[in-house]
Amino acid sequence: MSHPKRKTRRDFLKVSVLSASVLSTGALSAFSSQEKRPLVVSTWRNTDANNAAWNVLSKNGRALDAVEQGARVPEANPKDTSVGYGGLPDREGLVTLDACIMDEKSNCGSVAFVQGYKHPISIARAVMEKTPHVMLVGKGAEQFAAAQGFKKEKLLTKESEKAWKEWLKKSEYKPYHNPGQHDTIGILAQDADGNLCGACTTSGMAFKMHGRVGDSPIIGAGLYVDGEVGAATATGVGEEMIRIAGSHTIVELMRHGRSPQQACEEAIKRLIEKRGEEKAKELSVAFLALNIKGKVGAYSTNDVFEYTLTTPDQMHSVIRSESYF
Ligand code: SD4
Repeated sequence: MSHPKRKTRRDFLKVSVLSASVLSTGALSAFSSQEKRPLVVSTWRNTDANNAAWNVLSKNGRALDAVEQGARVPEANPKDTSVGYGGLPDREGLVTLDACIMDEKSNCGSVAFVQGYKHPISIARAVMEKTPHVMLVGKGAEQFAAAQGFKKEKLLTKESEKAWKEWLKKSEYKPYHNPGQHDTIGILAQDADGNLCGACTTSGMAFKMHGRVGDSPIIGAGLYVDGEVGAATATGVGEEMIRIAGSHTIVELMRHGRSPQQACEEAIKRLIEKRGEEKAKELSVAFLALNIKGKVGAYSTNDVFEYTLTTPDQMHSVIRSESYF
């Protein structure tokens, strides 16, 4: 995609040198409200994903490429049982994947209920860039992926199959309380030019009903980006994020002046109000937000959520989020 206002590496270095000299004189005013760029933040302990994104951002690359490259890391990791290859299957033993991506100009692409392709995030990007549509699901998405040259692969690993067989013994269908069983990646980045982009990818809730789609591929629920305002992403029980259009809600709250932290807290509180505290205690839901000034916020229902932040000063720090309960 063309990018008319892209700065050259030399411009980037100039800005870096300028900011260093401004900092050294103590005259902070020009940068006081803007955190240093570029930066990337992702849900959970995703240091390898941030590293891949950072490889793009630190070379003055585009945030869109950074979030895609970041998301591809857990998608390819068989040990990550919530995303891509190695993801835990549905009740039928089938691995079905959901993903979406959104750029600073509100271009977006999404795929849901896709089987046999390791990198749904890249298929979602192809939907965004090569079709007049936003979302393709199931067989249609798979046909499109094949036509685009994506390679069909088996995604169920021996370990995930074993876990499914173990689950089958009781077949206890409890999609609401499995905080240990998820770490979907939502990844938000701001590049040196200030562009905000985001991506989200998952294999969904473990042992879900066949055909179930969560929040992660739904623009506005699992991810939302407004290039003028900020970006938000979510992880946890997707049904809850969809109910309050969580990521869009957070971006709208930021538009009306809330900080990313306040916006995430307000969205979680709204969700808890709707469910009642008793029920909400069982729901593991977390939001992560980034505003146009590079400020980050996070909040979750229960005390399990952490996120990974990478800035020029802070390489891949894993930070524990505050929570309601
Ligand atoms: C879903 N939100 O499909 C996803 C699950 C998740 O870490 O976040 N897992 O509902």
